[in-house]
Amino acid sequence: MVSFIAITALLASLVNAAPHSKDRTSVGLNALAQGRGKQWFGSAADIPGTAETTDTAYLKILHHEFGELTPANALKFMYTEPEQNVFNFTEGDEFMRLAERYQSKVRCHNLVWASQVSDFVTSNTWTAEELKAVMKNHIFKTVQHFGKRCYSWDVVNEALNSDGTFSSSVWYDTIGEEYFYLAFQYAQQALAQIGAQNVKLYYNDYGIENPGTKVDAVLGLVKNLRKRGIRIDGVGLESHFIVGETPSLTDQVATKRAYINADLDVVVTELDIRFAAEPYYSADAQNQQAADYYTSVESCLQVGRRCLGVVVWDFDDAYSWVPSAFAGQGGATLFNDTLEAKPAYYAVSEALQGKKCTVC
Ligand code: 9MR
Repeated sequence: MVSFIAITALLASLVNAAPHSKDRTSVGLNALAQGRGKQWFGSAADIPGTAETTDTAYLKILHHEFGELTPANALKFMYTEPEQNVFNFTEGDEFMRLAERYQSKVRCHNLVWASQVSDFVTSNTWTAEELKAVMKNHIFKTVQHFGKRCYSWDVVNEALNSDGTFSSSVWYDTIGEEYFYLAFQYAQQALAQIGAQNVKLYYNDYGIENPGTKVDAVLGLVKNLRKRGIRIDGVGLESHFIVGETPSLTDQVATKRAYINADLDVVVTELDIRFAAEPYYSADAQNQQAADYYTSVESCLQVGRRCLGVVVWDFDDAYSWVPSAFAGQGGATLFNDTLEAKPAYYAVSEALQGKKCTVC
């Protein structure tokens, strides 16, 4: 009798716990995206050497939901070449091992950027020729070490101001515009030398998700590369947006189409949608954020296969870079800081299933 009651109670609790519309899908976002012809739904992860590295609850979601991993820091110049011609790939290799264990693709990030460059680069006075040699050595050694483990490289990162002119960096200030073309040329040569020419070459930037001057400038640089016989395969649209100010579906679709029409692949590489101010977790705030995520993912679905997929710049509010960069801002990701899926997560899931948004 007791066991009958116990079984009845157990069955009742199972019915109550049965999946409802707000349960996370059993297959995860990556499988849903692949079901729609995308290559992945991915996430950045700041691993190794951080709290994430040993956070088993975090890692479980990372593994289950995402099929691409971008190292948030491990492959950047200051970590891979801390002193001139002294390379340290320990952290990068550890990241790659995690990605291999999870059978995730990796977008390698990044080779040439104004930020997170080693002191030896920024504190020396170089001639243009000397700095070109430094850049070439860095690109060759790094690209050849990781080889085909990278799906792609962000060869140059964030080179432009919002008006489309080159922004100041040790690279631009010393070498001039030519640095941009040389970086791609060196990456292409380095890969060819090891038979890894399938590794894709990308330009990655923010503020290029909306039609305008900066997008035109990127398309101009792509033309210039190709005129020189240098390969570029795709453009990474970082997509760091603000809730309520996210570019419209029409604008996001039009911009992605402009790149695709220029024979480029497109990836949403760093999606997050932050609140400019509290409250982050009120119902209205969450619904608006869900709508903005839905729009951003939907734009990649609407333009077809050459938008390869979406990558979020980490997936939970606890590990998001936003609060440390923008005082008073946050709540930017798909999961809250105790790893519960937010309406934004369900909006993404619904977009990937071709459903209307019920949480927007
Ligand atoms: O997520 C990265 C954070 O941990 C670093 O402190 C920061 C340093 O600038 O870089 C963050 O990643 C950036 C990425 O490399 C390029 N696009 C903007 C990202 C957020 O700042």
